[in-house]
Amino acid sequence: MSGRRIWVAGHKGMVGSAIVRQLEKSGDDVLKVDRSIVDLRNQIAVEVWLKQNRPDAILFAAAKVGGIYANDTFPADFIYDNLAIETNIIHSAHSANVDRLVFLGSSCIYPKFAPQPIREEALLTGPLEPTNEWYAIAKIAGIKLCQAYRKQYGRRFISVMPCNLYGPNDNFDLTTSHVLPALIRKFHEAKNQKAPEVVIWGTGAPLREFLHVDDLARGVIFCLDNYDEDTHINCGAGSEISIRGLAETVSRVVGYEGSLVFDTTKPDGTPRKLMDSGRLRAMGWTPDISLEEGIAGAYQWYLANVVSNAT
Ligand code: GFB
Repeated sequence: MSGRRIWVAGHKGMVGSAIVRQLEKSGDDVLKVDRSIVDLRNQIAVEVWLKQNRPDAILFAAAKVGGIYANDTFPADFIYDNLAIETNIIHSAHSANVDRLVFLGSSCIYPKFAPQPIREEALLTGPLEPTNEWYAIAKIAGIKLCQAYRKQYGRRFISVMPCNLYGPNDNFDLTTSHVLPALIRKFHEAKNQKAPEVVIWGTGAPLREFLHVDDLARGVIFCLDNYDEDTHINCGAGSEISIRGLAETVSRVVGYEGSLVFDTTKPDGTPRKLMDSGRLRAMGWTPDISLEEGIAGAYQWYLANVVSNAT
């Protein structure tokens, strides 16, 4: 279906920009609004903008996100910003009579020791991973907001849970980024400086599931078109890799020949969070981009957009 007016909230971020690239191929009319015009934490600003623009649907990619260090260090920012953005957009969507909304969560909403692969039903069955519980609580609240507006008002609001993501427009700042962009940067700089070793945080043992953001964007639009249920739905790659294995892969892609050192004073975070995405796969979505191919593309993006701008 095309010709819809769809607001991509958070269109400049890694996820939002991937969704915009995907939607622009389909003939949908993509609405965007910059932070300088509407601060999504400002209830009145969001409500006024939505009532003036009344999209047919909202793809909710706006969030305060970051890696393990940022989550653990700035808990107030992660819980406040995300709760504010969620309550403002979801409530205002209802007030402005927007019937369709796709909220995006994260695999870190599940209990730290959830049975693997994690099924949707595992939500709220055990304690969260402490390094990101603030963000996780806010994301769980987002899922519950969607369910509440469905239950009370019949709104067709749904939630999609991605695993760890990477791709173009990622954040390469070493203190706030996720592991994959951090490793691309660390190995690239070590190669150029001929450094003998690269420091990896933690033990290298945790397992993570990585999905290219373009595969997620297709999944989100697929859900907009095909999924309309109360339960949130997982959207993951279906395979996992250890942080050590990831570091070896990034090192190979970048062409770094030194050694890896593990800084065990840094947290590992959750040991494992592989999701069961069988529900979405059974409906017809599958990821297309292998991890090695995706990392090679992300490295090229980094060289063309971050390194070249810095020189
Ligand atoms: O990607 P990451 O920050 O997030 O870290 P999480 C994943 C693993 O990589 C952890 C290790 O075990 C880190 O200790 N790691 C190794 C590194 N070297 C580095 C490095 O240089 N930088 C970073 N950042 N990590 C986040 C959550 O958890 O994932 C969020 O905090 C969200 O809430 C997001 O869910 C997807 O997977 O641990």
